Amino acid sequence: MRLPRSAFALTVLTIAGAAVLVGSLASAYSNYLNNWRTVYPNSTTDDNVINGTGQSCALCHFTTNGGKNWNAYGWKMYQNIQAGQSVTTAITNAGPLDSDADPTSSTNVIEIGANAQPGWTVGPHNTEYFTSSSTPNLNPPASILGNLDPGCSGSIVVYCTSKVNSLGCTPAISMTGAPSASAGTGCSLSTVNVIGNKNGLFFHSTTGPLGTPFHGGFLCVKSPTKRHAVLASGGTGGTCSGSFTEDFNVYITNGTDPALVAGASVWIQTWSRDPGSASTDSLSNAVTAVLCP
Ligand SMILES: [Ca+2]
Ligand SMILES: [Ca+2]
Ligand SMILES: [Ca+2]
Repeated sequence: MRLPRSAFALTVLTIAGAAVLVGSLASAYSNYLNNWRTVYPNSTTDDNVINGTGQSCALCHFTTNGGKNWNAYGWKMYQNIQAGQSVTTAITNAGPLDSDADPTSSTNVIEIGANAQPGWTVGPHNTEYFTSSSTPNLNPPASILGNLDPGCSGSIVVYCTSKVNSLGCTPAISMTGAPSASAGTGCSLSTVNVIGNKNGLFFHSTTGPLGTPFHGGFLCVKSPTKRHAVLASGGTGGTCSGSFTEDFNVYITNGTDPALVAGASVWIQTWSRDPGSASTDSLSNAVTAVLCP
């Protein structure tokens, strides 16, 4: 049986047309990604997406095969391209912005430089953009490798002012390692230059920093605060050889403060006994950080 000539021609035309369409879509996608890789040749941000989902489109899209549903970073790029910018210009112009509103307000360039995700942030704080609507409060894809945000271990900052104790010493707080909602260990809180053989404790807030005069020093964390377990400073009485140490990740895992979740900010200070002070107590400076997943 022979197909009528016109039907045969139509069939050939349809197959050819479909092939051209598939080809142009594929080249459009790789065009976006190749341009991005030319702008950011040293970043593994895109590779983390590939390894996590099998599709690098999730750098900018909610779905792994692309489409008209973007994260905040992809949406900005789409807007730039709609405004007439070339793909490369659209990518470059999105660099100085903080598209995903991550906990440390890192710009897209900083996120990409840290191999994090400029379009994804920790927790249900992601918005899915369609051409004429959007859906807020969504979680990021679960399978992306690496940190979604650059904050975490890079976010530790010491601030506020210690009260000089009755022996003339200045207690100093520090945090090393990465504060993590899930690691269970590996984040050391330490306060040195405290009076030996006295009790003290760390206390923290998840609502913000403070710098209010208090007991001859400063209260550096905003109420409400949570007190940690009482610690012994050790060292030698009558000297500043005492110190307090605690693994903050162990504290987090104990579940005493349900607000200590990935992406949360925390502000921590030390209180201790100082009978030689008019207030009979001592206050350190403070440290803040953003919790890693
Ligand atoms: Ca790369
Ligand atoms: Ca950001
Ligand atoms: Ca991010």
